[in-house]
Amino acid sequence: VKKLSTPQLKIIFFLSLWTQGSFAALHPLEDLSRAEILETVKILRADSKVTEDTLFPYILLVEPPKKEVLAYTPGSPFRRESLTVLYQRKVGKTFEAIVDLRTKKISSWKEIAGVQPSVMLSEFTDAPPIVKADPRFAAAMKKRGITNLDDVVVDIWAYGNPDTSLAKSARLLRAIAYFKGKGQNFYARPIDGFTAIVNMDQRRVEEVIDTDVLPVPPQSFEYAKQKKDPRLKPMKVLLPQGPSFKVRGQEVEWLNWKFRYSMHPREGLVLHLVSFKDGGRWRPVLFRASLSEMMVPYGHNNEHWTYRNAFDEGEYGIGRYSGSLEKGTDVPEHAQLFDSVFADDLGKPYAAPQVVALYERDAGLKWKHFDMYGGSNTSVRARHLVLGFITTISNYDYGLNWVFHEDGTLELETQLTGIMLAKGSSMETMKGHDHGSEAHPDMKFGHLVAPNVVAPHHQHFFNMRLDLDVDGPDANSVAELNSQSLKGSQNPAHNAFTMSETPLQNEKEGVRDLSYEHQRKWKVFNPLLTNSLGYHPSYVLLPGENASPFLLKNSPLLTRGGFVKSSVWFTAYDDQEKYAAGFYPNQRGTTDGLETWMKKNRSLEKNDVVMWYTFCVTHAPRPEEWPVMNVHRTGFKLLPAGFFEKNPSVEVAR
Ligand SMILES: [Cu+2]
Repeated sequence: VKKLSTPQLKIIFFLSLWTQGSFAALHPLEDLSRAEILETVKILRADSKVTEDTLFPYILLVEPPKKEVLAYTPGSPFRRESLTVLYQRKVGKTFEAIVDLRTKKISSWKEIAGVQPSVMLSEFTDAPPIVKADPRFAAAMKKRGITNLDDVVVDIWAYGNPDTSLAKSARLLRAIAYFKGKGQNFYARPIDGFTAIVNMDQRRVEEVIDTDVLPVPPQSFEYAKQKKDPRLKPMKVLLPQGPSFKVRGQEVEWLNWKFRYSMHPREGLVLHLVSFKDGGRWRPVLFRASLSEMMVPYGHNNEHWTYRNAFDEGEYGIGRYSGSLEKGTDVPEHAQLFDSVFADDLGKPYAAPQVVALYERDAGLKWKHFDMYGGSNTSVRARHLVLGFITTISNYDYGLNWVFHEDGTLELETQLTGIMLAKGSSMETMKGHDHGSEAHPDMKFGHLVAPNVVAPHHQHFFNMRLDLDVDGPDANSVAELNSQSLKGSQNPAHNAFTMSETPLQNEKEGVRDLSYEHQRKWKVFNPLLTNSLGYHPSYVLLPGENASPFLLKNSPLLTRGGFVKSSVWFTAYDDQEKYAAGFYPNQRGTTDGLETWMKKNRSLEKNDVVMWYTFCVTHAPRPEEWPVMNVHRTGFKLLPAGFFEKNPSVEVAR
């Protein structure tokens, strides 16, 4: 028998996969493939679960239970299931189906009563024509001197808090209008004082709220028109031998770090199985980390603004709204980009090219010491590994980067950019803003960024679900760290201060707020292990920019998005508890998520614990952020503390 060469064997292997119709997943956490999405819908159709008006808000991988993922070894069998959210439009019903992709059977089918799945991409194209076809829309535009409806862009919003019986029973969207004309940047020209409520089940406008006729801002601020600045000379980053990381499927290895990523239609980029190699041993740090929810409430009291409080993840879905990244601008020229596959609203798989970026970046000085007496200098340059993506939800663009540092620090960097949400206004100047009740009302709730353009105040809340597994999944505990000065005889010179550690023993104790006064931080540690210095290995949350919500206590938003009430929440691990405001916050008036789960008051001692961190950017707009907002970076760090016995990167030189 003639022996086949390796390339020939490879061809046969891939051909056999091809003829089977799928490249089988090689790891339990690998994203659903195109073939698996097709298979899911085929199985649902074969069982008559798909009606002609069915929409597919989500087709997701059901990640196997944590125990199974941790027990998995390459080559061993693992379960493969998908979760499909189906919406039957005409009857307004939502269903969840779990399909077992191994046995090719539906293993669970249930109706989820009283919920509205997130706003689907197709609704951004389906809703505007419904609005434009309504005579009340044309009449409202005419009142504002606009007769050519082709000049108008209709943008949609999630409905917000269900405040009427209709809003509790029908799938509704809000629609607002912008003047586009011949320009491109319609977000600069809001046609304010107008909101339409669209019934997406019945495909009709239910209500038009047409209050004040406000000037449409005259300028469109074409941000796309740029010219090269001749003073800027070329700058190149060279990697003559390629990157220092290795990628196998969705697994990445770089220096002492190893992790997996996935691209989740709802959460966007998810980090999995993060570990750090120490003395030849892979030490677990984190099982899963992702953005669990967002909330962006606007602070204007006008009725066209009080419903604007985007839950960008739960109401829309930041993974599916992510975009292809451009090398040299979105990410460095040398970035490696990875594709993803999502399902569209009809359940068809489609390629989402180049939505994930992986690259190393120069991170400035790592450390330095100049020996003052000996005169010698030792300094080392730092490098970071960045894994990121960018999502666009209407006017705003959000980037999220996981940044791996050489010393075991894991940083989350969010990037806020895009176009601020603008309100048309009769205001042309901020002069007189100190005139109290005589001042223009828009001055109280926002800032003028251009003539007739007011950008209302708002807050961007992010909640990150951080399932830390410090040196293992089962035995982690939580402590709060507070710094304070010592009292009385312990502090005769009035300079001494200490950092105390207070255990947080259960979920009720685990709901905590930041304190500037105490430089408060929190740590997750492994109490069963002690290093040579006597420390239990731990990771500490180092908060960055943050703020409390300016929502009044009885705001319905605190019912839907209770996660903004506190800076951190700690829960005992549960595979089903992933989203801080629950799976279905869209158009919901009840509480779900963190606030519900913490009532179980499970133990946080020697348990598998999850840290949920809420951080906030309070945005009082400036003219310098108009017409586009340069990236505002913020985030937090997870610092190893007693995880190592010395700086683990001190010996890594260039
Ligand atoms: Cu903002």
